[in-house]
Formats: sequence, structure tokens, C-alpha cells
Amino acid sequence: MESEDSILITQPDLPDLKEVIAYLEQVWENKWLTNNGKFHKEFEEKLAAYLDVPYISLFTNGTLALITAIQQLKLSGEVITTPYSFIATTHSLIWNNIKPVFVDIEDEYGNINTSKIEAAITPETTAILAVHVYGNPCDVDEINRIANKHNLKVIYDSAHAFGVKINNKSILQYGDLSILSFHATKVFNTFEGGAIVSHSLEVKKEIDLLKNFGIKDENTITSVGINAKMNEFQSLIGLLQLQKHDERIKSRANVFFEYLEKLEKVKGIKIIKPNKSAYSNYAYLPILVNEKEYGKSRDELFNILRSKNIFVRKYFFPLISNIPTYKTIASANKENLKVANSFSEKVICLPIYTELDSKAISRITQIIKSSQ
Ligand code: T4K
Repeated sequence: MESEDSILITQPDLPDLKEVIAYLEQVWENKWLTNNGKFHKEFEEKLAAYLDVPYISLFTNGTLALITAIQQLKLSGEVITTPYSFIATTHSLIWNNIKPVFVDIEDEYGNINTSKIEAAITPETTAILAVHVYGNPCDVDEINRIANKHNLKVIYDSAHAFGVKINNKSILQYGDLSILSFHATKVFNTFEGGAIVSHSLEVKKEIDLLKNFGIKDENTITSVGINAKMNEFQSLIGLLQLQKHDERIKSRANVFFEYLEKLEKVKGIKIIKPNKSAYSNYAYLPILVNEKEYGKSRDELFNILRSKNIFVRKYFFPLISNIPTYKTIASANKENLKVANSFSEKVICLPIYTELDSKAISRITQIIKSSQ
């Protein structure tokens, strides 16, 4: 149970309440609450500019964005994906009647191992659904090369990768479509929220239809769309959050490096660090516990931290391919997914958020050091 000295895995950044109320007064005045309102339009434009992408479609959450992205690309048959993610990644394929084909991850960042993708391609494969886990970029060039060679579409689940750049280019510029999540636990939040990044106006328009039941105009319905629209409240929160985002990432970076300094030399603890060529968002702080070297198992350390009110999480355990719904798929075989299984057995995500102070970081790292 949480108590006064509890430290949670994350604490959402919030805009100034007075500014929220001022915006809400406008909503009360206009009585326009959803369906492409004033704040929605403004947020969509400002967000696209901020993220340096051509088109954005706002969604009510990241999962519906992902389900819709797969629908827009008309994927079918099999899609190659990673088991090392949040469950929404694979569920979104099932919502589209697609068979997930799991490929193992690489052991530096935990992203899909591109050297294993080609062996998993069959005549049924239509796409690759990769995840920039913890905000660390996948090998986008290699994924692009494979996709071109085999005529496959590429979707990036960029739920963790808001604002991330690789070689000074937005990570969202890669692939056919990328999705974002603005959930309360993310580096950028609109309470709940999400988006699809697309690269042509034609595709954006189709996506916008799909998130609004497929309604083109009062007399025309063109597709089997869903209701996944972002409302005015979420949009105005997004607009206000955007103004503060850069400074928040700086605070997160400071938190990250303070942890790094304190934990780098602890035997048996490996921190998954941001890619050196990336502009990182420091979304998560994952460590891998090597039982032999550290002297205690991941679960032992997890329980110690929890017993001391440090609410760490096992992102991502259980591994998606090991849950009852998916474990019977041939590619879910543990032999096929050795690195992903190993990460999932070893990982602990430590608390990271903008307001986490030095005292809290010292408390957490001291427990880790003294529990060895
Ligand atoms: N793809 C990937 C790769 C994802 O990681 C996610 C979501 C998605 C797709 C889907 O996007 P969305 O449809 O969610 O937009 C959380 C989030 O619910 C989920 O958004 C996220 N990934 C996942 C990695 O983490 P839980 O079950 O850990 O959340 P919960 O409610 O236990 O919250 C964790 C901690 O955060 C709490 O202990 C305290 C803090 N918290 C949480 C909330 C909701 C707050 O302080 N305030 C809050 O309002 O899943």
C-alpha cells in the first residue's frame, strides 16, 4: 500500500490549473466539446510543427491510434512484431484479425532484432510492427531496407518515443505510420490521448475518417470507422503541456544522469542507456538485474524495493508471447525469443519523472546498492 514516503514509478506533469481554467472558460462559452473543435485544430497544428512531422491525427488514446493505423494500411495475414512491449501492441493486431509473428529483440536496447526479421517473412506477411521501446530508436534504416526489399509496410509503435530524434531527424519521420500515446504515465500527457503521424494529406484524411465512424459528410459514410476522436479537454491540456515540454525533458535528463552516476558501478546492474546518436526523452529508467553478478534475483530486488515503498514496475513482464492468449502461436516459442525472455525476467523500471529529487534518487539507489 502507498504511504507518505512512497515513490511511484511516475508522476504526471500537469499544466498550470489557472491556465486550464482559462481555456475551459472558452469551452464553456463555445459549447464545442469534441469533433474537431478549436483547441483540437490548434493542438494538431502546433504538435505537428513541434514534432517536425507533416501530418498528425489526434486520437483519444494510443491503442485506438494503433488499431486504426493498421486498418488504414489495410494489413492482413501476418505481421512481424516484437513480444517485448506493452500488451496493446499485439492486441491491436488481433483487433484487425491479423496473426502476430514474434521476432526476438537485440540485447542493447530491447528493440526488434532486425537480423532475425527476414527469416520470419512468409508469403502471408504484410508488415512490420516495431516498437521504439523505452523511447530508444529501432534500427530504422535496416527495417526500411527489409521492408522495401519484401514490399512490406512499416508501423512504428512510438508510444514511448515522443520528441525523440535520431541523427537530428524526428524518429516519427520513419515508416509508413507511427503512433504516439499521451497517457498520464507518458513523458507527454493529455490525461489520455494518442496520435497517428502520417506522411501525406490523402492518408491523413483517410485516418481522420476512420476515427470518426467513416463519416465523410452528412450524407456519405465511406468506411467502417470507429469513434476515436480526441476531445477539446484533452486538446487544450495538450496545448498547455507543449509549452513546457522542453524544460521537462531537461529535468528528466538530469534525473537519468544522476541515477546513472550512482548505479553505473554496481555489479550485476545494467542500465539500458539511450542511443548515443539519439536525442532522448528519458521516458523510462530500465535496469537489468543479473542474478549471478548481483547476488539477488530481479524478483528479490523488486520485492525489497516494494517493501520500502518504492513502486518500481516490471515493464515488460509478463512477456506478451508468454500470456495465455499468445503462447500457443508457433513464434511464441521461448527458444525463438531468448533475449526477450531474458529481458523480461531481469528488468525493473525505476521511478523517473521531472520532479523526482536527489533525495529520492539517493534513497532508491542506496537500497539497490545495499541489497546486494
Ligand atoms: N504501445 C506501447 C508500447 C505502450 O507502452 C502503450 C501504453 C500503448 C501502446 C497504448 O497507449 P495508450 O492506449 O495507453 O495511450 C501504463 C499505461 O496505462 C499505458 O498507457 C502504458 N503504455 C503502459 C506502459 O503503462 P500501467 O498498468 O502500468 O498503469 P498504472 O495505472 O498502473 O500506472 C502506473 C503508475 O503511474 C501508477 O502506479 C502511478 C502513476 N500514475 C498513473 C496514472 C494513470 C499517476 O501518478 N497518475 C495517473 O493518472 O500501464
